[in-house]
Amino acid sequence: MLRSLPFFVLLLTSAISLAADRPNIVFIFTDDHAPHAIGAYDGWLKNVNPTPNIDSLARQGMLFQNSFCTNSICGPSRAVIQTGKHSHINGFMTNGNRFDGDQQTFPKLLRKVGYRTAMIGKWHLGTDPQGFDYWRVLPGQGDYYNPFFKTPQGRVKMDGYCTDLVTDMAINWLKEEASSDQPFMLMCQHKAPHRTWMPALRHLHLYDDIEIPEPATLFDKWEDNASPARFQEMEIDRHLHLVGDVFGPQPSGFDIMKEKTDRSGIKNLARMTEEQLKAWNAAYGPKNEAMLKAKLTGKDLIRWKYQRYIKNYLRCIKGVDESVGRLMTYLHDAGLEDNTIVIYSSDQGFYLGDHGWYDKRWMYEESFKMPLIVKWPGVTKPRTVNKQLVQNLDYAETFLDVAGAEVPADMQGRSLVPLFKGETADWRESLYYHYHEYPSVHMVAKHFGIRTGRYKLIRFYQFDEWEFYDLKNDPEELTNQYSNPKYAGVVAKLLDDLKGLRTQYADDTDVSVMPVEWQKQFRP
Ligand code: SGN
Ligand code: CA
Repeated sequence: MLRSLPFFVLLLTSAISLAADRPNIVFIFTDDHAPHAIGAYDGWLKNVNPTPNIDSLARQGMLFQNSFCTNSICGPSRAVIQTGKHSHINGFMTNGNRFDGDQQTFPKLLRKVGYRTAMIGKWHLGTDPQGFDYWRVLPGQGDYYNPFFKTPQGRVKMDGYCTDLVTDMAINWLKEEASSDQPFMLMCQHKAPHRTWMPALRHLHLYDDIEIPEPATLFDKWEDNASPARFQEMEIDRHLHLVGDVFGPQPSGFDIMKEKTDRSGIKNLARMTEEQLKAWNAAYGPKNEAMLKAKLTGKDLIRWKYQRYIKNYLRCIKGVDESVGRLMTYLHDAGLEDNTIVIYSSDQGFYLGDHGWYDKRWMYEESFKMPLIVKWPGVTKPRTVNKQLVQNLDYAETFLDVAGAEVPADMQGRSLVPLFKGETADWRESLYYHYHEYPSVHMVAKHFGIRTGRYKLIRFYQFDEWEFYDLKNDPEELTNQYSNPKYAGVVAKLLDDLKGLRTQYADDTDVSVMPVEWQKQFRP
């Protein structure tokens, strides 16, 4: 026993030195940040450009143009990232579920190979985080102002603006880790820019003097879609509440409690200090008065709501972008920059007035896409754009691969490390998607589908309907070509491939058509 000691010591020291060489991982993750609200993605909002710091990450690393989620909703996206498994396998299929934290997750596996791990900010998985040396998370959706955080020791209320508090805690944790020999993995996860969009006080006047461009599809009437698009509840026109969502003027005698809205905006205002509320009212009051005087109706009113919505959304993003800047400055100043891989992503995309909507959930491009920007000094070449089809399903595998850990065979995605190195051979040619929450808030029917580099096929199985789009000729998905004989061959091939993906990912969840009588109750 004694004689084997030197060998053991040797092994231990080499393990430690290996650990010291392995890259740290900083994962910055937001809620509902659509790629087209990032300057570097070059979308229709690029001239407003709220994201100079995120853009700088992209310039120093790799931007993924075809990055997608598997199920466009918060908790499910996060559970996929934790496990590297589709929703129907990890068990977290809708926001109402509770995550089984006893299952295998990538942070637990990173710890096993010597990483220190932390999770700070929005978690939204119901049960307490597991696999972290440190965690401090928002309960549920969390609040923008003076939020509570859950910790292993109980709840604490913190004074300030959520994005700033999460950033402060992330930087503090990094400082405490500075003396450790072990590499670290930090998940810094913001609530912003989630509904109800509440910017920091310092950003309340940002964009006051400009009109934000409108999306080309702001007045889409979904004429060519399958029926679910016409029966959703996420329109800026009919479902975005003038007071509850965008803090518009309250007519005299107005009672929010009698309104059909989630009311979370009003609840958030009640959390503010007197001083905060004063600054808030000073910013919105005069604009609201002007709006009342204008007596807007019809399209003008929709346009006004859109402007208020998008400005608040982009103001929240400004806060996130500043957080990215602060984290990058810290990594630089602490001498950690060269050995740290930084990833920016968000749980899914979002409608920024596109198709007349806010929210997410659909397999249409705006909500199916996720931003993904990766800066890994010495590995990702500066200013590169990757066009392969990647998904949040690949993140767990990627983080393990970065750390030199083994990727378990039961994970369903693929490490992106070869793509980081510029190796694109033998990559996947299609992606699988499945959204499971209906009936539910925003009333988006359940659907699954396949997307290739050029085409997309979607099945709304409850209502027995299909959509097919040629993204090359119709990037905004305005013309459903499912029944066009010209595409019959392509559709047949996709139907076959879709079946193959459902088998490959072992999705045997119930996808039956609703009895016609039930369907009718959702078609008033
Ligand atoms: C809340 C929001 C919805 C949103 C869901 C899910 N309403 O219910 O608009 O779709 O969360 O969002 S709110 O007025 O209360 O904000 S998710 O990001 O958690 O999936
Ligand atoms: Ca989300």
